[in-house]
Amino acid sequence: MLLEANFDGLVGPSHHFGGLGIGNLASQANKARVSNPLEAALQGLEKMAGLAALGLHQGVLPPQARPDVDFLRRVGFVGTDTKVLAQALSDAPGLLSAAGSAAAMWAANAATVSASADTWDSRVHFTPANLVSQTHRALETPTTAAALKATFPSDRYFAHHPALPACTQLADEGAANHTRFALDDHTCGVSLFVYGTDLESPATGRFPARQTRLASEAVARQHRLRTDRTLFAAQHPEAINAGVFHNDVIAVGHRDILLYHEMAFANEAGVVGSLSRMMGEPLRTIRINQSQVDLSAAITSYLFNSQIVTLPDGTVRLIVAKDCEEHPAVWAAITEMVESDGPIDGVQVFDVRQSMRNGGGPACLRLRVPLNDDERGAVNPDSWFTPDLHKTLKAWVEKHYRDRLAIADLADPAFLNEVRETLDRLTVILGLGSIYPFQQTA
Ligand code: SUG
Repeated sequence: MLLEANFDGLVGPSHHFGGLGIGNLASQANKARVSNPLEAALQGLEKMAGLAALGLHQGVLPPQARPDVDFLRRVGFVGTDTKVLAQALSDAPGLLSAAGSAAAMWAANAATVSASADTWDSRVHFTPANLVSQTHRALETPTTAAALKATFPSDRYFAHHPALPACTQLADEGAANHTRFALDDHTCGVSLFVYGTDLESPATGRFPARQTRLASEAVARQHRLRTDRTLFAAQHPEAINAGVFHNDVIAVGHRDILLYHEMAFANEAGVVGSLSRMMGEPLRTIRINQSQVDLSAAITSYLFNSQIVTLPDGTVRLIVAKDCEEHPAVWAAITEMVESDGPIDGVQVFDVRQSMRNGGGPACLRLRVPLNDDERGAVNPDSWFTPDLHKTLKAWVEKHYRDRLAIADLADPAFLNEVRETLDRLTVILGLGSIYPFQQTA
């Protein structure tokens, strides 16, 4: 049976508040605040444990090796690692922060994934995102590609494409702008790709759009998705201007359900109508309008960055950030959703506050990978989140992670060594092999 597995990004030891997210209000508001990587990683593990305890297939993707000293060398800093880090701190702290970013934790941006039921060769297809719109994120692609190959290693079941060429016209932010809909667990699904800008009518707003139509089309072509089951839709420009930097900040889909804000799409009726037509059945929609939850409340609470999951008993649950509880209008909308006759049967709250302060909610933290039984069996076994792995990772985090980190700490050479030792150990725990550049040159 084809079931959706969630692979969450494990928060890295260098989690900090760099103010680096373009069009991402939370990231900008929290710039230079002292972070707590230990708490961030534990919050992430609790979410994974919570979803696994619901009987869902939960996996884990590793963080990246940071600070990326090679990147700092490529932008002109020279000398020993210690010297490079110190110079970057004094001359270009923004670049040091980019080199130290733990942003790979938001695994929804790791790649676009297509189910084997949707692809020409019946394999699961992966295209890592090039993330070219932001320096700190563009650094992720090579290690992400290596991590995905190590997690989904079998050529027979998994096809790994290279990322799209790294240029603005092909800016790609992965699954945060892609949703697969399907009526049941067997048939070919429908793919919705949402883009922020189309080169034929470029978006010119307060914030640059991060995903281009050209990139979405290229990924769909690369995965050879059926054109009669693929829809490309423009994001509403006002939403981008209000701080909706990815579609998953304003809409979430699962199976035949779409939860969305009325300002999510430029052509709302067209999107809902086309998806229903492609599916052959009306989509079950939950539409939230401005008077229920305005764009600003949607963005601060991350209501639409919830996960919708089907439990083994067939009921559907909404997985939300704790911040939703604190927003009366948002909580009222959730309560109404659960109490009505609609598709959502229950809600579960997780505290992912450290991630939220950088604009990453529950759905940002996970990459969805639809897998059938054989494909699940072909996944690297140590990447599945079990109670034992939870225990091991919790002890590993508690032993190695700091409980406070400021940007200046990224220049501490002891920190660089600390991270390398920590991640070296992690690759053993997760059985991933040498995925990090520092392991290959050592
Ligand atoms: O790309 N934040 C990320 C958040 C990504 C959320 N992902 C999804 N919506 N799928 C971003 O803006 C902030 C890092 C900093 O400021 O230190 C950051 O990169």
